[in-house]
Amino acid sequence: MTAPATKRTRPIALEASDALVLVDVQRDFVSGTLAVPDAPAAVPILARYVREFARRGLPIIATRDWHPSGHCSFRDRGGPWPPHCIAGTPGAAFDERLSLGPDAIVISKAVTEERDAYSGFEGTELDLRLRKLGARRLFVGGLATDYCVRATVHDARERGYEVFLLVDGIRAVDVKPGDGERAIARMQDEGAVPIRFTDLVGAMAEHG
Ligand code: VGL
Ligand code: ZN
Repeated sequence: MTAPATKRTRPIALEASDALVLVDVQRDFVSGTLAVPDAPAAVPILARYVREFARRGLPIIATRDWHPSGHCSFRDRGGPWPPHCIAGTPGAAFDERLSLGPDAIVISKAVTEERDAYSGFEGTELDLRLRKLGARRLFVGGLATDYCVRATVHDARERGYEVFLLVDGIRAVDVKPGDGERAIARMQDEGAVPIRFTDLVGAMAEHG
């Protein structure tokens, strides 16, 4: 017998208070200096969510790592990571296959040398922007499951948002094997509900 990868959820009908939150879907994480394993496969799936939210006129928020060139998280500064997502460089750009429109709200984080921020809420106006939009339910996907997705979901739950975790649109760094799976389990413990694109009611049939 085969167990489903995630618990089956009821179909989800999108509502006016829903928002899509894409975490750090940037070239350096997809296939650049800090490439997350299998991330290229997640991008077309996230693009489906983008089209679905855009089609319904629902808000699309994209967070991005936007580091100065001497950021404290970089190895040459004693941090854990290779240089990545340096503000204004091609590697910091969103993956163009997302087809983010001009209406997408961009939230930059970890923009100063001495501070890192995994959560899209940390040191940003994300919460304020969401409240102004009247958003109550967040559909969160992106990179990486075990770092910025996990931290963003944690902070969203702490701030009282309902969270649907887009399990088909996340990928993990897995510095230690199983980090991604453990992160998903923790997010579920915090109340995030795992869903897939096909759980959305009336989601457009796909043409690529
Ligand atoms: C991230 C490592 C370093 C992420 C950001 O977006 O998950 N991971 N900076
Ligand atoms: Zn970073």
